[in-house]
Amino acid sequence: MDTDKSFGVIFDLDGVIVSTDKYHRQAWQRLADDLGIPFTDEQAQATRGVDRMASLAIVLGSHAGEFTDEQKAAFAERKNNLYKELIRNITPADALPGVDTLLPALRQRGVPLAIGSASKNALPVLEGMGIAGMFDAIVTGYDFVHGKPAPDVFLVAAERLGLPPLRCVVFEDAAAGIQAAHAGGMKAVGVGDPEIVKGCDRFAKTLADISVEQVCDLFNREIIDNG
Ligand code: B16
Ligand code: MG
Repeated sequence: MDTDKSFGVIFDLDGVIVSTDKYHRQAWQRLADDLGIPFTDEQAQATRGVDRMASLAIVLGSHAGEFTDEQKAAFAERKNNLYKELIRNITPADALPGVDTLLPALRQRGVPLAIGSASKNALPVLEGMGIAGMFDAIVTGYDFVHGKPAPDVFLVAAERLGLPPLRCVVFEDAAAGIQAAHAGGMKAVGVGDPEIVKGCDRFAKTLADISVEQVCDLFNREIIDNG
């Protein structure tokens, strides 16, 4: 088997590996409906990759001042319970396109793989999908303090892979995640909607649209450029 441990790949979870983003959205929508406040497409997009309390602030918007901290903590817990209910039945069939080809191909080549997710529910989701064992490191919302767009989540992942940030590439579907990767000195492959991941180093609609060779090229090109 070829082995290539000269660079590592860090995957965001929601929106890249599995479409739990739609479940986050449904859960926030139900909370907003219960509170009688509007929840727009724009707000839903802005919660992508953003941690739970920061997402709540986006959902409450201009209504945030109407509630106490205790009420906000209770709202976040209510949303999380709704979300946990929605993800209970996740199976391998929920994997987004390309997960079943790109991940095994990278592993076959010996490339270290990590998850870098803002979600505190990342582990049960990966276990439900049956792919937790494919990663050398799984970094979740429990493992860092400052959420995306701060680079912390990906810096912890790089450290656990034993690689310098410059030798890591992040796959992300969220604007905050692309910013976080770049803030950490990593490359970023934008996944999903090109408008949202503007500024990424390479775009792929799904993981099925990028090959192992193209991932390697992100680093090979640098060697050529630097002589
Ligand atoms: P939780 P990612 C993020 O996951 C989601 O995109 C974001 O919508 C969510 O608010 C955040 O996790 C926190 O999730 O409430 O489960 O801890 O995209 O970074 O994998
Ligand atoms: Mg995401």
